Amino acid sequence: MIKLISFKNCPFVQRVMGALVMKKVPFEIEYIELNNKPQWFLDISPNGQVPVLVTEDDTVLFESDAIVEYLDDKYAPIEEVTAEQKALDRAWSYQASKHYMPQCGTMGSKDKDTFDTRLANLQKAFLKAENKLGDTQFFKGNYISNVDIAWLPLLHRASVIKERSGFDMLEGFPKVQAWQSALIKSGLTEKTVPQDFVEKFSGFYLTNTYLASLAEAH
Ligand SMILES: N[C@@H](CCC(=O)N[C@@H](CS)C(=O)NCC(=O)O)C(=O)O
Repeated sequence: MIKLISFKNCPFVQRVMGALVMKKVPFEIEYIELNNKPQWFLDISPNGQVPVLVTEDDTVLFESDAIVEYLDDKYAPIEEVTAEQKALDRAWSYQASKHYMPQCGTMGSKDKDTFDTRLANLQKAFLKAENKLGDTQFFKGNYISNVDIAWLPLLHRASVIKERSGFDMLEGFPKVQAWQSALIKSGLTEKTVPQDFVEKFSGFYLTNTYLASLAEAH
């Protein structure tokens, strides 16, 4: 069976899990701690990062973009699209994944000025999506596509922060907010994180940060 090596708070892992879940590909998952990477992980991982996916023939894959593309090549893609549409889908997915770390940095900001500066940068991504979204439930229609899966970690994390601190990173982006609600309602958010995700995630980003001070007052 496919094995996914993961870290509980990792957005890149959540995207890969989204692809696996949507394709109904069975997999097992092993979580590691990144501040104490086990030697067996360092031995197999070329860049020392998660996600790592060990295929059924024991090939070790790394880099989430490559893994998601592999899953499309190996298993049935969610939808058949033209080469042009595939390029567009990848480009819109990249608009999300390149903001995973900036979102982590924003949430981890220690003071309001740093938070505001980082948030303004992050919100440029949400504005791009807002301008592109139509009136459908999801990015490309009333079904979950690869683009939705790529945006899932950003939108899911924004929802946990809102719930816990009252702060909405998506304020002013009504279409993105509706898209976020549709993704949560679909159940994909829960299926792509560990059971203790909210606890682990909040423990990290809502402790000793600017957002923590908002959460205390919430
Ligand atoms: N470009 C990589 C980024 C993955 C990444 O940054 N993973 C983080 C966790 S979210 C990691 O493993 N960090 C540990 C490290 O860099 O040593 C991908 O798309 O898979």
